Amino acid sequence: MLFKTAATLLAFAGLAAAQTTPELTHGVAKINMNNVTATFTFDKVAGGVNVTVNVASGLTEALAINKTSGFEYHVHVSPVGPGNNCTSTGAHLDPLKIGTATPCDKSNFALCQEGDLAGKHGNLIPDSSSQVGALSLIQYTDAQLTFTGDGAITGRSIVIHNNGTRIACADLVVDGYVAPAPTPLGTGSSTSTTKPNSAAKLVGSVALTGFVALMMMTL
Ligand SMILES: [Cu+2]
Repeated sequence: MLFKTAATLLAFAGLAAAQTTPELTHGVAKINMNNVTATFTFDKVAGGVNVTVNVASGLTEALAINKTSGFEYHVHVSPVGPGNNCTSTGAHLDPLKIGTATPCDKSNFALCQEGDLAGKHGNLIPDSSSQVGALSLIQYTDAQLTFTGDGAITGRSIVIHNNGTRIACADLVVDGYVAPAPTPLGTGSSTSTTKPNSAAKLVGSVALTGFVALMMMTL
């Protein structure tokens, strides 16, 4: 009885932990603006994060300011936010403060900003055979990308540029991640910054404590 109860408690605690802190392993950015439709998929793998870029339309040769270099794309630090304004995504994801003084080198990622996916893996080059501006599927694994920590791609955004100009963007939505609630303008209230999942965690821990107390009484 004692062992069975202990095993039940451990299983319950494990379940509660799994429910409140899911591992972040999968994210998607779906761009659909300015005639550009593209999906960027991110999956955690042993060597980093596997990235799949699927451009369905919009990146035509006619649109490209520089036809040979095509379109750049990056992970930017902030989400797009209301208004679909790509400017609000801020700078490139660059936790190590590499900057752009020294150009990113495909053979030496130490020179590249973490979010500079185009610099590390190549730009999105228009396909002259596609009237709608679709591209062949692009796939690679990037060892610098991560779902957690300072360099997390979680809660960020993807931006596509045309010779520098931001032309399309979307939030990088990671399964299981709940973004902190934005602080309402004009308030400085600390309660307004409480993460939405904190309440769920509290309820979970209260329920677990009650369950343990109940099991102790029956021992
Ligand atoms: Cu960018």
